Amino acid sequence: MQKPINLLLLFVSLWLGNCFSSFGNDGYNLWLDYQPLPNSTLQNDVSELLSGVYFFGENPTYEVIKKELNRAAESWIGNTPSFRQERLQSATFYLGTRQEFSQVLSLDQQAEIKALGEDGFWTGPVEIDGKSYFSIIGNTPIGVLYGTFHWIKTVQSKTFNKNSIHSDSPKVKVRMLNHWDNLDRTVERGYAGFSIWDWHRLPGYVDPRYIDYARANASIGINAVSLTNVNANALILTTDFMKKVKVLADIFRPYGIKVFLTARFSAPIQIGGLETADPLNDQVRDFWKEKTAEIYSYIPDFGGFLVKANSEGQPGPHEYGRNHAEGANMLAEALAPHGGLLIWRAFVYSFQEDQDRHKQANFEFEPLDGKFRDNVIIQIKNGAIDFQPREPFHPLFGAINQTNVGMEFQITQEYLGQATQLVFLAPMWEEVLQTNIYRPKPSTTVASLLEGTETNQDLTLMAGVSNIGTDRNWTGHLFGQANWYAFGKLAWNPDANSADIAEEWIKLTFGQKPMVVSKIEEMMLDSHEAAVDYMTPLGLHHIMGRSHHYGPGPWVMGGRADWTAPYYHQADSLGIGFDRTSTGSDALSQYAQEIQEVWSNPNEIPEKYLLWFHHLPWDFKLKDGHTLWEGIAYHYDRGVKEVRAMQQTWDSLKPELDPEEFEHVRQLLNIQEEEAEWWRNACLLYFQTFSKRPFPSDIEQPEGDLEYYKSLMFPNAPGI
Ligand code: BDP
Repeated sequence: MQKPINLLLLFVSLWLGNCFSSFGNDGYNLWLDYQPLPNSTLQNDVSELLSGVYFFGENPTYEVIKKELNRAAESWIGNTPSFRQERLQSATFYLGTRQEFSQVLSLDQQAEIKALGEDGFWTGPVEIDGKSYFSIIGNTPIGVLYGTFHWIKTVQSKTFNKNSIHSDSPKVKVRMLNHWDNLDRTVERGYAGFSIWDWHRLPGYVDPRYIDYARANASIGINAVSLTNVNANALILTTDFMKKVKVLADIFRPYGIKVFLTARFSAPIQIGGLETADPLNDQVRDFWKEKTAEIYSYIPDFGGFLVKANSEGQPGPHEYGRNHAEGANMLAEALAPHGGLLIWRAFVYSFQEDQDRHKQANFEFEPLDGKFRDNVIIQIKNGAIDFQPREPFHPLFGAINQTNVGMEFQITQEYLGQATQLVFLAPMWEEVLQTNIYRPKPSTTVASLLEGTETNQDLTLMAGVSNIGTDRNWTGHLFGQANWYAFGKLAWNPDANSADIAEEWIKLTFGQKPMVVSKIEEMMLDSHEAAVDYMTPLGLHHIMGRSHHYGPGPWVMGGRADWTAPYYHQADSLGIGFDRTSTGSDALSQYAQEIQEVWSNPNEIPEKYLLWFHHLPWDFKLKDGHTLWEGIAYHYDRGVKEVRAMQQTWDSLKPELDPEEFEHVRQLLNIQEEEAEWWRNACLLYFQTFSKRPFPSDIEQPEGDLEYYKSLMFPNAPGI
């Protein structure tokens, strides 16, 4: 008698599902939100392909591919694919590795695919038993998975053509998310709820979200995740936690994702019962060797450790008079026999050092170039200060060339509007990646350096600090998904173009209508410059609220100098800006000569970096003829207007968009407008106390009282 009840339940839940879906899309499905295909050649082609799917081999990754094809087919054509057990059972669609395909590929075809490397893939027609069949071929099963996600994307964006050939391969080897997630599920600089890692209920309870997380990452080529905060808790390295981490590693493995952990340098003391963590001490070295071996006994393909040492109060080798290479190499040595990597962050600056913080990483790492083991990668933030709304590239890129280097971007918007603002970060990342850095070769860009070809670096890395949390839509702001997506795309290909990435994401998220796509694309591509305008124009930096970094705080004083705002803007009655030329901190000397020549001249440096490197009088003439003071005011004013333009564009799209998504973004854009006005008013009123000049009459005059803005407190701001 179970059946009728089940059927009834099924109908009720289908009916409820329909009702709820008319309320709208909550964003959970990300860019993998497969929609029914309209009656068309595409629908016919897809139906035909899925009517006979044959895998040349068997392995866990093919099982996840099958699940993905099931999911896609059910949404696209309301039918599940038919999987063939035998090649000759009239299959229509073939998948497998190059080796599995070898009997049907020519030698030339095999060579072409082999050249795509481990994670590369090839899609197109292959002649099998005298007929041409659409096929997806990788060098490894993971390559087949990447090829499948590519194929799915072509169907979703309605560009699939069964006769055309496409191949692709990543230019960076380790494409990694860094979660700054704590073991109690709070997330440092997280604005999308709590950590998705439910440590307390692991290993017994496996949240289905872990699988959706893995699918999403694999679909954009991400192949590594560090699960825990860089401000690390040694407990993650205990046996209890290892059992929990193992569950995640097992889930991620068929998706091609390796797990890394953050290692607290003082762990030998905290969990090893030792009195020291000196990297040259034999007991300490043994502790790490044993600990590492234990991890590998649970997770045979464990990726390795990510370490923040001697930075912002974190323990490190300096406590024992040892340098970063000695610290890193000790851990790298423990990992090496297992094939693990040691990722050591270059974000180091000390409490004792009174040098410009900008210079400290180069001071520490340049003398150590060439002294790190082969399995060490130095992970360098995009800029030398700290993920500011705009930073010139970090001068460590190109300065060390005998050591593996990797990029660290921040996807979570700590300094860029957190989860209340729409700021598409790809243009900012592209700007850094495409900068010509002149070292080691005159044509070197940050991107080409990261790809490793110029320095023969095989072990290449791009990491992004995750913006993912338990919010139903994963990222807090729907458009935060675009930043996760864009990060994956740029990690795969650092030369990718942000406009192309935006367009692709929009089509997968909001559909194909050209007018919708072009309007949203314009909003996204303008959004970063808008944020820079209303937050930190013309090279201003680090003038946000203390500690939570939410909103403006150019007046923030007290505590260590380089955590205050005046340290960075240096505003006084004569002018504003941080002199980093030879008359100031001379941080500019850490860049290549070609760069120094241009940037040391305030009339030649790109104005976007002006006050980053120069302290200039309020009446300094900008390229457009305005004074510096007027220019600052115009930028702040323009930023607010740009947000209003975004609001108008969004409102105009209402009839075209899902109601829930529309309303979510509409409300957040309202907040963004208020926050942009707040930034403009607070910063201009504050800087005016130094410039003593009127605001240009043709801007919207800043409202309110500076004391009011200074008095605002946000004790419950997220992310701390
Ligand atoms: C800063 C964050 C801080 C991080 C630090 C880091 O404010 O929470 O711990 O970077 O990267 O951006 O280590």
